[in-house]
Amino acid sequence: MAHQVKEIPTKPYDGQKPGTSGLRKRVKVFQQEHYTENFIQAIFDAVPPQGATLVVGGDGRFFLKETIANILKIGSANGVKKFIIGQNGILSTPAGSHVIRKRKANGGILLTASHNPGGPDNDFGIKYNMSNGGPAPEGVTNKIFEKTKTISHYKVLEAPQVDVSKIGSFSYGPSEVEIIDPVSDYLEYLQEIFDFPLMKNFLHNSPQAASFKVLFDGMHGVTGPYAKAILLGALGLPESSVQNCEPLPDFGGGHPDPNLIYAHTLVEAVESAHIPFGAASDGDGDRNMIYGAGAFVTPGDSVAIIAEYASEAIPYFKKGGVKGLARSMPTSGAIDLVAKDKGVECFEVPTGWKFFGNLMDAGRLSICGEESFGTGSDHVREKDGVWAIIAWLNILAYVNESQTKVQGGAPAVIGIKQLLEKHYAKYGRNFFSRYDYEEVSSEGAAKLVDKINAHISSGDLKGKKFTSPSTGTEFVVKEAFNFDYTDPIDHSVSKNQGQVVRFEDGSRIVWRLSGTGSQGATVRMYVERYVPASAGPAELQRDTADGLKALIEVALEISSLKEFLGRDKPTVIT
Ligand code: G16
Repeated sequence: MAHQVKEIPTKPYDGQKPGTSGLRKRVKVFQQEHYTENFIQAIFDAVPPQGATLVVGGDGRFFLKETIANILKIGSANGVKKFIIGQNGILSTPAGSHVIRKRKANGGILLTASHNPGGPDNDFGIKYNMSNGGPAPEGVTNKIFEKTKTISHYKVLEAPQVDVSKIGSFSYGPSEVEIIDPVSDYLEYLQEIFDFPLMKNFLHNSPQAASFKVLFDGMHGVTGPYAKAILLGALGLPESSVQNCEPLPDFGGGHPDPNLIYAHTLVEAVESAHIPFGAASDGDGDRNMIYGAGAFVTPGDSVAIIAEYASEAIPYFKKGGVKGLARSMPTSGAIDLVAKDKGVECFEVPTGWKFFGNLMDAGRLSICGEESFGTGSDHVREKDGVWAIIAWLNILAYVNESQTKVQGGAPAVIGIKQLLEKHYAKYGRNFFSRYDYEEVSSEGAAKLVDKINAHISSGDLKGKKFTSPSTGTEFVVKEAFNFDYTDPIDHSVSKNQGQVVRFEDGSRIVWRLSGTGSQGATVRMYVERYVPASAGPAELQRDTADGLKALIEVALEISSLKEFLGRDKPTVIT
């Protein structure tokens, strides 16, 4: 049967350049006539889909269904052979990556603005992933952007809208559509990766079981159904172990970003009930926060601790080993210390999960993380919030079980706090914090960048002493530079990935402009100070804000940040 394909004339829109992770804009921008269609056609112009299998899904946010309908119409007209779509359009970002890999698809389109708020007045996003399941590298996103600049028409299949609410297969014009359960492939995979019998035994039958409570917060993002299947289904935990687990198109009006500010409902519940294990994930399920009573785990510490125990506790790594470790440049160096101890390679890449993909594909990277609450491994090619949370549960079950074996009887429960303290006692502590100045003027942000660049090119900071007004602590600058990266596998170069000032005592400050905001500019300032294990428990267990106060004052002074951004305080501190 001949299928009607129509060419719709259109004109380019400015600014369709994918950022750190896809094109993210206000919903109202995507709703402009032909805007979304242009971008989808540009993807197919850059990566021709003739005969391809394409995975499609998203985090359930507002404007998802309309966009899926557009991808089907335009994709089919451009030659997509088969679409694999999560039921109701739902697929968490890591589950989408897994489906692409498992079903050997040629790529995928993930519809999410991640942790950004959703709803008609908030954000939407479109991201293209490659056949390895990972976000498209810059070479491909630049090509897509080039296509958006010259687009003159897009093709659509003339066919009625399809129903994506029922699992099954059907044909759509010349293409095939398969609607899949969004959770089952992923659940099955996690059951291969982690030691579920160990965790179940620990949670139900161990001497610590009665006092080890778990609380997961889905922040009304996509992970609710995944967490329920894993925590309640596979691990048999009570219903009270999950909250905010119904995905909503506007995330219940919240900001689905798992940090101390936006996941405060988790923090409050964990503290008031003294829950040893709390965790949250974001809108599309790739971020996570680990938080136990009295203990917030920085993302840098989280990935370091996973790397520390992985090859003893987690079957996937017991079997395959840990080949290498990595972090994004602004992330604390805690994982570097673990890599050194274990004698494995450690890579420092620019911000953006896409930079880990080549190293994983080359078999040189197993576990990695980013300060932006992203943690993951080479099991998929996206960061994976639920994976990180189950990794922590698996490790805690292992550590508690090992302690019971050694001590016998009913030893005290080792929760998140105790595991952190144990880690600091071995490796020392990387105090770390990030200050975000969201939606500031682009001109102010540019002036700040220019000022630091002027310091970098003149070299006038080297050897200069800065003194914190409140504590009197002195910091002497060792070096100042712009972070450039050459990919060790394909040798592609990414320049200007953040400005770094390093001090003689090993502390450092980093400034970067965010690549995921949808309005104005967002300036991120990262501060890190290392305290060796020999400093002793009192120093190691200091409050983060206290441990970093002096360095933050110096960071504000060097950058003249308040003056350029007109902000006295950051929008968010993590
Ligand atoms: C995305 C990327 C991450 C990156 C983060 C923050 O996360 O996948 O690799 O660290 O953005 O980027 P920026 O500092 O440029 O805003 P997500 O969870 O938003 O997809």
